[in-house]
Order: sequence, then structure tokens, then C-alpha cells
Amino acid sequence: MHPRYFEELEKYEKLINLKNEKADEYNGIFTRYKNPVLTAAHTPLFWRYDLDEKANPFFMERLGINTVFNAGAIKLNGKYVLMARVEGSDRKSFFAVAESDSPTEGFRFRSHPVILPDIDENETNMYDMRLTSHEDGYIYGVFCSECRDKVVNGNVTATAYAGIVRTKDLENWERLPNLVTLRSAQQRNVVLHPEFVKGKYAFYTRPMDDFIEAGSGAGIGFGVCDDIMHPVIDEEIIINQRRFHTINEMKNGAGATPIKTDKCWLHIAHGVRNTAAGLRYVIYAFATDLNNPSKPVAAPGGYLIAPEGIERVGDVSNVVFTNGAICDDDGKLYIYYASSDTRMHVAETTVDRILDYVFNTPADPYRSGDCVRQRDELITKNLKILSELENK
Ligand code: M1P
Repeated sequence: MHPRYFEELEKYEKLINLKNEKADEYNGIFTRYKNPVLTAAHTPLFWRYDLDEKANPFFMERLGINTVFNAGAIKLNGKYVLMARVEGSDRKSFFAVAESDSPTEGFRFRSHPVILPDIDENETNMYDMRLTSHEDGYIYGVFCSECRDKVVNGNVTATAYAGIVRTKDLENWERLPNLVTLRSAQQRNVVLHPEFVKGKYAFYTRPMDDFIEAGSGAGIGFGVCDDIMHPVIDEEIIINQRRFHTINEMKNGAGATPIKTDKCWLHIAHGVRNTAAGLRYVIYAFATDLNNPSKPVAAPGGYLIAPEGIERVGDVSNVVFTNGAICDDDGKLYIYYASSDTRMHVAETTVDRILDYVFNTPADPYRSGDCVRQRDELITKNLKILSELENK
């Protein structure tokens, strides 16, 4: 074995075993952890280097990894499991399972990445899997299947579909046909609801006119299908609209698989706005009715998590994006999120706290004048409290 292997292995083990601690910040809603939970450097050396000294005398990376991000999440057999989007230096993404006994550190990839059944030779890229533990007994993975389309003016165009796989152990995968949405040309950020809705499989969708632009796609959609083996949605209703001059003016997409609480279905989604420096992605939350998950019941104004510090920088800067969260038995909630399409982080809160946030944070009044009045009311109320405190 090349001697450099052992040096690199030591660095790798040190990284995997690095203790994580809470960041020194406070907003009462959630706390970030300091270190990313997954990066390109967390991928095993034997995924990147050829360890055969004869074939690789300089101990070079033969198949580089660019980034590890946008992971689905699930707790399975006591382990915290992330289904990461791993992007090779060739720009192609694939999926890989990393797991840990701890929600915030120690994530180690399984020996092999996930190899899914191939159903379409035009499928060029796949990414952003949401894992749903469905009441039918399967774990479903819904992801973006990007297909090479046609050549228009010398450029190859792509179409985004929602690919569907299912498993019971995250090892053996059955591939189902892609989701068909009769009213929408393309789909990304599709999430399967964990329970049947009136006996049907229910999906959150994100209709788009073309590969990049949402176009007339008005936000987060909802639709049901009778048969998961032939998944067709005839009708999508928009349950959370994109809105002018908000955090989701440009795009609005589902994120983590919704979490069932005593009060509502909790959704942790992403919104996109445009800026002179490009698109800015933030994470936000809303709630829908327990008996009717397509009916919004609470929508706090503004974002929950926005890119901060190092999170702002990466392959696609100024992005935070989530497609996985784990609600633990003790009521803690771990939101796994990627920054700038480059690395994975975790933020911790509790279900009680996030429900308080979702139901008691004022909604966005949509106009500056109303927003400043909303803030002024808070200030007036607080100044009264502070003056009473002083006079005690
Ligand atoms: O680059 C930011 C994100 O862009 C896409 O998300 P959306 O369809 O909402 O624009 C996805 O490709 C996502 O993977 C990526 O993080």
C-alpha cells in the first residue's frame, strides 16, 4: 500500500470522529451545530483513490468527489440515516447512505453507494431524494430524475421528472415508474406524504414550465394517485403559493417529508428569491391540517434558516436547502440542510418549539407599511413591559 494512504486515512478517521457542538447563537427557535455533518471529505478514500500501488504509483484520486449535499433523512433501527446527494467531479450526482448512532456527528458512508435500477437511457442525473416511511410498510425515495431531452439551437435541453424507488432496508431497491402529472410539464422537489389520504397515495409537487424556471408553476402543489405502481396525478392544487416580494417569489418547493405532530402536519420547505447577485434559497416552515394535509393552517412570515457565514459560499452560493428532518422519540427535531450545494449541516430544535414558532410567529403582511406597523406593535408592547420592569 502507498504510504500516503495511511496519512490520508488518519485524517479521514479524525474527521469522522470529530465531536460536534452547538454554535454560539440564539434565536429561541433552533440551534445550528458548528461542523458540517457531511462533506466530500467524508466519502471513503476507497471511493476516490485506486489503492492498487502498481496502477496508481502517485496515489492520486482517480474518481474525485466534488460535493455532498441535499440529503433525505430517516431514523431506522436506532440509527440516524442520511441519503446524501453525492456529486462526482464529473458533475453527475448519485445517492449514498451515511449513518450514525448520533444525530449530529459521526456520519459514516456505507461501503457502496446506492445503485438504482436503470429504467431510461436518457436519465442523465439524479438527485435530492426525500425518504418517506409510508404506512403501507415501504420506505419510498422520491427524487429528481433529470433526462436529456432534445437539441434546441445547438443546446441540449433537459426535463425534470420525479423518480420513485422503494425499499425495506435501504439496500435492495425496487424502481417504480416516474410520477406522471397530467397538468404539469416538469417536476422537481416532489415528496410523498407518509399516510394515505382518503385511501390514496398523496404527493406534494412543484410544477414547473421548464427545467430551471417555475414559470406558471405557482408553488407547492398537492395531488393524489390511486396506484403507486402506475403513479398518475390528474389534478394538482396549489397549497402554498409563490408570492410577490417574499422569500419564495421565484420558486417555492417542498423540503423534508412532512412531520406528523399532535397539532398539524409540519412542513419544512424552501423558498427562492432573486437578487442582483443571483438566486437566494432559504428554508421556511408552515403547517397543514392533520385531517387534510393539503389545507394550510399556519404560515409564519419570513424564513426559518437563511445562509450564514461559510454557508453562504460554495458551488451555488447563497443557498440553504433541506430535504430531510428527523423527529426523535424525545421530541427533538433535527433539520438536516445543505449549504450552497456543497455540504450538509444540522440544526436542532424541538417539536414543541417549532410548533410555537409556526403558530405564533406573525404572518407576512406582504407590504412594507403593514410590516412596519406589525413591528411597531411589538416594540410598543415590549417598551411597556420594560418600563413596568424598571418601575418595580
Ligand atoms: O442550486 C440550488 C438548488 O436548485 C434546485 O432547486 P429548485 O428546483 O428549487 O431550484 C435543485 O437542483 C437543488 O438540488 C439545488 O440545491
